[in-house]
Amino acid sequence: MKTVYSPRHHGHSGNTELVAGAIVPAFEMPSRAEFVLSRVKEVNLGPVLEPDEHDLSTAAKVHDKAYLDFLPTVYARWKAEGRDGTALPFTWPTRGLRGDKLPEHIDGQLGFYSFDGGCGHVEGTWDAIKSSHDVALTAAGFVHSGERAAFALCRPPGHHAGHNFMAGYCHINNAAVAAQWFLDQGAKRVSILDVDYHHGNGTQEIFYARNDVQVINLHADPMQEYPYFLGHADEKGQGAGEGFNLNYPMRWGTDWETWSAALDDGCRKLAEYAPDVVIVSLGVDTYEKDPISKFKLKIEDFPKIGSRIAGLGLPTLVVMEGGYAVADIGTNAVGVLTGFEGG
Ligand code: SS9
Ligand code: ZN
Repeated sequence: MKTVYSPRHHGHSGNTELVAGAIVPAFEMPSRAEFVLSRVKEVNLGPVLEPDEHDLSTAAKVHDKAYLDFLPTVYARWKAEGRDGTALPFTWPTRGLRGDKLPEHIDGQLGFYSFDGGCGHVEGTWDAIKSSHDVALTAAGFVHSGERAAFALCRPPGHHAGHNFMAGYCHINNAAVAAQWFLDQGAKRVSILDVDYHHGNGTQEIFYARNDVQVINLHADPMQEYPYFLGHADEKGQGAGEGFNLNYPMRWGTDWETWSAALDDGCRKLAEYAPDVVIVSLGVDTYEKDPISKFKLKIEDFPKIGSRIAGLGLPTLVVMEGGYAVADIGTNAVGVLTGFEGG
């Protein structure tokens, strides 16, 4: 399987986030992608290629144009205020406030376009975001031209980013952009299977009223876990999209037995939909040693995920999302891919 990777992700480094009342180094750090890349090479998964440049015209179909225009401006405007360090918001337009009026000041705009304090920008952040987007589209191109599967080693990740906001380390929703691109190439139906520990709220929101993209999410129960405000089992889609969104929230402590039963059920629903292509939002933060998560999957479980997905027999684009037990993230992410190839 081909891997697409860009060293430009390194531009997004040294940034901080707000966790448990403290500003700390972001858990989403450059070494994540490097551990995955080393493991790809170690197991000889296949060629590692750099992405082609893609314009943002497909992204503009799943994201708000003004939001996409805002992202590249963030850090220059932060510095223009005489600041350095990480650009982060500290106010958000919650209930009862104006969500329709974009403030002029960078602090107001950061709040307007964010969901949380986890999407800090530094000097090279936009370039990394853009490279991650290009990685996803380049890998999608390989699947479109007939490869059985391809791996988009995206960093930063994407599944929390909604049509006009960043969230949970995510700015552009790479999987959503790829799904839209497949449709634009003539696919009639695309399924996104999100196995990250956290609910892919952004992906759900983007496609919630659509029936051309089926969104299936396996994740920690939002009653207990981030992103808290989306990801319940009763969220099934709306309008034309009704029945095309599927959530499997699971309690803290969930192990392989429970988790894999949800995967099986999701895969059955996916097969019934009979998409032209599957996009896997691959987070490996379901791992028992993940520092920010509370599921109990073990190293030997990850290849079984890949093999179950391969059993669908569909063209598959795997897009990297979360996973924070840095030393083992390579083993687990690539475990899914070798499991796929062996299945
Ligand atoms: C760490 C803060 C959690 C959000 C996590 C987003 C994960 C993206 N306790 N912040 S896959
Ligand atoms: Zn996650």
